[in-house]
Amino acid sequence: MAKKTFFCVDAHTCGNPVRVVAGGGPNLEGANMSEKRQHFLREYDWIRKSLMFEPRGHDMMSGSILYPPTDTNNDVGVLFIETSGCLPMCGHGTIGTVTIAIEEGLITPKVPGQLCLETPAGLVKVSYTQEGEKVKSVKLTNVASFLEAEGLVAICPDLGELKVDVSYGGNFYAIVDPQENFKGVQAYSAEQLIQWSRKLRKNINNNYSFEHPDNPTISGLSHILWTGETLSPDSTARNAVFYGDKAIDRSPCGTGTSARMAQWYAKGLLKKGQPFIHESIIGSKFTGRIENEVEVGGKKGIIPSVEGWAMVYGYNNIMVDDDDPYAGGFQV
Ligand code: PYC
Repeated sequence: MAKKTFFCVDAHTCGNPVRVVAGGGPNLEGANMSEKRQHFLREYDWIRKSLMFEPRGHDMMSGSILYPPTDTNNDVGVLFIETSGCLPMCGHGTIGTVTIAIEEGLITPKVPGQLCLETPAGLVKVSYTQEGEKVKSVKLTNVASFLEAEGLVAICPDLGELKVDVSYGGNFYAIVDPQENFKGVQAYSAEQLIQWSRKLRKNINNNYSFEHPDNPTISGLSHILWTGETLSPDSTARNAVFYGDKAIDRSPCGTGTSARMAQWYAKGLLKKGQPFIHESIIGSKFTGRIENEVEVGGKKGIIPSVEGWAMVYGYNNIMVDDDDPYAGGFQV
């Protein structure tokens, strides 16, 4: 009989969960976080499944494990764990991880108020503000983001033929804007969007392929970003982001916001410096901005920033016991 204990700190970023594994994570080999992610997926994916899926987690669960940085000029390496796998990059995960790490003293920043994070998708710079011990806001400057493909034709059950754009913001997103066969997120339930998303993602991945021009370990369409009418007149846009097999992001999704800003930029709808206030399915907001214009694999892209907040809500000593028939987690 073996029992493994993980010390976790739980938070939510604008409503979406972030569980940071502060103790019990495995040592990983690799020259950078992308290689460490591959090592984790080969040998330790059971930890992700145990901590993210029921009965210790749930359909939306998401989190991270912290590692010493490869380059000592940086502050920390971050491995993202989620029901969907180990994402190359996660925006709400970054905001929650930074909030937990600073408030709980898990990282000592080299420069107060700033952090350099090594993620599997690349370097992510962060600035944060504090009031006393509390982190009030976190702004991440994300990896280069770009519109990969425009107007792809895909088939969705019930809705029929849809035109989607595919954009990269740390993960590949199919963006479904309102059109003849899709009225916008406000017209449907989360349950409907989840059921359609699974099939739409499969249909797109069966007919098209996507690979990051500089990192072949980042490939395939993982997320569907449905768009629609905003709840608040102050917001620029609203989304419902599907991830994993059963989740709609409760936050406005950091990598999704980056991907959508890259889409708007490519279509001339958003310029460098303009605020992009993105609303989630529950109405929580991130503020995005184009910080810089760049070229990625011959395509015009952007360096986006995304700003939001997180609240820490608990400590969680989680045991995974070999005798537990559900040690590896499950999903219904
Ligand atoms: O915030 O980037 C994000 C994210 C990805 C999946 C869920 N949230």
